[in-house]
Amino acid sequence: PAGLGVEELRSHVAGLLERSRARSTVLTEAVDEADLVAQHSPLMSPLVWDLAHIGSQEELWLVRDVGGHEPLRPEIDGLYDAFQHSRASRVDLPLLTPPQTRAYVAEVRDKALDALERSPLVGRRLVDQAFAFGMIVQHEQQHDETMLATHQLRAGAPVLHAAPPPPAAGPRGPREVLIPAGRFVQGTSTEPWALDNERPAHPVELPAFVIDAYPVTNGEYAEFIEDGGYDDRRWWTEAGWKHRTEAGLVAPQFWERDGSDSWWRRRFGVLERVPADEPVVHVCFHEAAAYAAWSGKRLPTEPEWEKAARHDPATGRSRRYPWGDEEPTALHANLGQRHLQPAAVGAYPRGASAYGVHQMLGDVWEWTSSGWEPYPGFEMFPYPEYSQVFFGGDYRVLRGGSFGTDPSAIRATFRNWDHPIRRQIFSGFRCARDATSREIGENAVGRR
Ligand code: AVJ
Ligand code: FE
Repeated sequence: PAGLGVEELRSHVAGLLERSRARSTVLTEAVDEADLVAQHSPLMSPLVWDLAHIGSQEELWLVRDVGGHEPLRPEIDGLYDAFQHSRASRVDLPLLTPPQTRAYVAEVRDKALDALERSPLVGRRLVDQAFAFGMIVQHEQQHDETMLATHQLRAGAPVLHAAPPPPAAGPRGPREVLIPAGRFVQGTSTEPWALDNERPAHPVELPAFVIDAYPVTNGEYAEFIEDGGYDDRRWWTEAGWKHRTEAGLVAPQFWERDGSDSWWRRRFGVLERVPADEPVVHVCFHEAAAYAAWSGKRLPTEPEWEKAARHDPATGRSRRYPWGDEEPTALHANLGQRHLQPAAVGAYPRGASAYGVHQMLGDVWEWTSSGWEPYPGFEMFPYPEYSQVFFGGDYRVLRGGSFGTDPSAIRATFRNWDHPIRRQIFSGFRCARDATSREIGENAVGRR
């Protein structure tokens, strides 16, 4: 939205609201009423809860706050407050029925569009009203990704359909990239719809490191399994080993093995052979860290990931996206549920970063080794329950978005977080390592 006049901004926002609602509609019309109210996993809400919660947040921020309306249905506020009810318990609440939910979100949307027409959008408040619209668009898209993960957990025949991702010629160029020592700017103070946790922009000094040019693939991950990686205590941290043992982990979620030794997976209701050249998905932080240790590497820290993704050594600037400042297109990254799986490595040469690191946005969320902490100078807005209340827990940061993340809800500064044992999200990883003194020396010579 940067650089748009107010009227252009208004129609841009209306378009984004329409697109997010179209996606919510696809995700909730694909299944019958019994499926909408069912608990497909104790880790997830019933789909009908997500839909009403989307409406409830939109009512709170756009209809009541921006529009100045009285509450439409004050008696349901508590039902759709994520902090009052755990995901596992939501199925037992007296929720709105699917038809009542559809009517509610439609009524909220009418009033939100009305508020959009009347709002000056920019200029009046500490946090511009335009931000409230951007936040709500992103919120709906985030819950759409969550609903997509619920679809993946649901049993039964396939109900979602999408074109296969583009084929790839395989990885080109080096498999690892050296990122020389130096300062870069992490976070942003200018991206209009960046959430509080992405701010402010601040300099970070990093020693030289090496990062994988591509996410770790299924084929590579299968080698870790074949080598007995899940049974070898050496590769796991204490917490990781405890979880691996208690949860009985033997492979990524949704993988199964037939009589032979090939791996199959269930993906949105389809049983298929695991494609070797796609980024591995549905691994938890502990599995990612164990693989990294087995391969003689480690996970990147969050600042390492961000520097490799957006620092441009030619200008010294940090980019909005790995490839530059232009908004993502289908040539840059696998985003927006355009495909229902990651694309093979090498599929998006146009999306590479200045350093030549590929597929940092889209395909799979990437685990980093960093915990969920505020940046120096963090200021909470507009509410503490988005980011602040989660700081300091056992969460690990994930970066880059997945095939299920909408472009409006991702950028190179975007920070996600989850518990280290979670893997129903579309999570994968790439590895990194410290640069050797030889690599550092060669690079210094090369630059003279
Ligand atoms: C940023 C993805 C961790 O889904 O829990 C949705 C986003 N916050 N509603 C989540 C969010 C409030 C959040 N994550
Ligand atoms: Fe929410």
